[in-house]
Amino acid sequence: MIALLKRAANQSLGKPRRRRWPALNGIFLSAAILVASAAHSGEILHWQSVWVRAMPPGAQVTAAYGNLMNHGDETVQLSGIRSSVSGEAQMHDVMAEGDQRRMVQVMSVEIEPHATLVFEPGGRHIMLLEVSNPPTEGSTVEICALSAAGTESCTQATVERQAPNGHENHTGHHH
Ligand SMILES: [Cu+2]
Repeated sequence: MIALLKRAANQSLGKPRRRRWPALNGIFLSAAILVASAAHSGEILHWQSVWVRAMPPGAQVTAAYGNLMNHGDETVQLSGIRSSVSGEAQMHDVMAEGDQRRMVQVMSVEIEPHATLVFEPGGRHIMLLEVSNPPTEGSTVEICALSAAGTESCTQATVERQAPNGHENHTGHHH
């Protein structure tokens, strides 16, 4: 009986880890575990003013924007994003190359204590890929931030054609 329970516990520990970090090698994985034990208690990410760009018919890719605040006292390693409508979500930055600008995928971002990570049109943004069922304007999409420590912070983003009014207004926020 005890052996059975042990086996069950090992399985439930092992499976999600493989699913969550499929691309990481041993070095990254041990670093992530270190962060988990060191920073877990102080970690609080909070989304604000998140919206998803409405998609033209036939499109499978769109972008999401908004602010992600670290209300904790420790740096948070943001390791990924997921959404309820896309097969994949990536963090992109825009780099200048001469007079050209191009998008570069960012695999992880550090958010310092009490700092805000901004995703905005023309700058760092969230790319939603493999959207097989484009959400209609006015509907909501769940956007989640995944930390290297294994926590998930989610919000409901509205689908808009352009940046909503009051986008820069921070007064509605209480924490
Ligand atoms: Cu992009």
